[in-house]
Amino acid sequence: MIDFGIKEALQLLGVSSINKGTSTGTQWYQGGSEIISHSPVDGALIAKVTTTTPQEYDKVIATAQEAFVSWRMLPAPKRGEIVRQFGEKLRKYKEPLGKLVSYEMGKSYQEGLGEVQEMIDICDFAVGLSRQLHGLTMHSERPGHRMYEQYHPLGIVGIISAFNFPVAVWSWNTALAWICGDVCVWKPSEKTPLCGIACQNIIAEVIKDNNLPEGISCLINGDYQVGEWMTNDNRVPLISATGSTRMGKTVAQAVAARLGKSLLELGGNNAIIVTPSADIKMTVIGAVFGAVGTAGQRCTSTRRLIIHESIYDQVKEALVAAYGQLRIGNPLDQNNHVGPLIDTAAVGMYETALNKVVEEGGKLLVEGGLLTGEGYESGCYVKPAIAEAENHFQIVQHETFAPILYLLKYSGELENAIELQNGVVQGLSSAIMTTNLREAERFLSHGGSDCGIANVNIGTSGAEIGGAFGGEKETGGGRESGSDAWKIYMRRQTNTINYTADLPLAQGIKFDL
Ligand code: UN1
Repeated sequence: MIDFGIKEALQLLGVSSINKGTSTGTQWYQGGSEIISHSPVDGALIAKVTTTTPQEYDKVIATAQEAFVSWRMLPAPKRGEIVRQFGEKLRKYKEPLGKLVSYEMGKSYQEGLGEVQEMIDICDFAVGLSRQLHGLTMHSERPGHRMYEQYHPLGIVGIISAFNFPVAVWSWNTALAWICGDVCVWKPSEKTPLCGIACQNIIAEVIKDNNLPEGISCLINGDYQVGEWMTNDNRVPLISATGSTRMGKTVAQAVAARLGKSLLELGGNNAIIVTPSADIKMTVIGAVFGAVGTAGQRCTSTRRLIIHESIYDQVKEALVAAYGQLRIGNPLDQNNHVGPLIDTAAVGMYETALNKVVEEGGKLLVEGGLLTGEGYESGCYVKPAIAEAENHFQIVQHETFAPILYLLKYSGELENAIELQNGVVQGLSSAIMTTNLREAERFLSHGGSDCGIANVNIGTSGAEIGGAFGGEKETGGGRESGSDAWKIYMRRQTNTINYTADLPLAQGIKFDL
């Protein structure tokens, strides 16, 4: 195999063959059993990571609590300075980290670099924000009184992240949580534990350089049970969880049972509506990248195209031709467009979905299938597929994390397409391809898309850091990254100050002694 510099990347990132998987800042703990990380790229065993024991978990939480006591007292812009330094380190490690993401997770190297770029972007955003954590002031009904609100740090933020964005999602949470004065405990996906080790090593340099308290950034590893320790733990006021809707429902219930806060980023079932006035060339590029980018494993991946009948055949033919051009193979080789799925279990789900769509009456326009032979030894490479289907099919209603695109036809008015677009349980991302202003505005209006993200003339994936990221319905309702997403990482306090010598009561109540 061509040497893509993986060994050097692992070395630069401080990942060895057996890694301790539990850390409080710069301290690492022994751990229990091991998680083995295999690359979906070539099937090779990359390295091992030890899991967190219950005793270690308690130590982690106690250390994080202790760090919070001093970290929250540092002025927010000073915390921003720490995040600025973290962003600088990420610039330094961008290439090895992008490479590790690509090798451990399987997305293209370009997308691996893009993920690290998102980390850098959120750091920049958070640095500015550290001087902008503002509340409102209100006029009091009482004379000589002042009323305002402020946002205070919350405490420990527990982060549970998924394999598909193995580094960026952590940073969207941590960069904001840190400037807000919180400390973080991260449980990365068991499928990408080495990305977690690498990130913790990078932030540990910043912690060390600045003599910060241990516990600002903690790492734990293990299966869902380790996640459950956090979701059930009163010492963790906010749980931010990214993953399947099934996982999200379990997390939400556990956190709600103790009246904690949760931030949920769950499944999507994202559609692009293609209207008669759409720019077809743009549509095809947007749809193909949306459907096959990250091998269809983004929560914002394009799953459904809702195409007007008048241009249906034209779009269909252009898509089939474009799929014929796709090069599938090693994602570190920049000539390839599509890499592997995360593991063979994901391949199984992809195959089941293809069988189901046919069983339910769909028709495959681009047949999928598992690739075998040279270069495909890991057993995780599949061909992106296109199926003609109907929105009510069970399989179309379901989010399959794989490169399968469903073509749906609509006739008549845009309303019919919007009804199909909204006619799923998920509500993350959506898009319309149109050159008609009325259609675009109708789609964005309160009678239009019901998703957290609604785009015009771009695809469903590739959201920027500056906007709030998240979705409605079974996507979980959480918002991360830009806009005012920072507010969930803080607690709000309303303050009323009396600067007179009298004590008038609100609502005009008289109470004289
Ligand atoms: C995800 O798939 O979990 O919009 C997040 C995008 C990325 C985020 C995807 N910025 O594609």
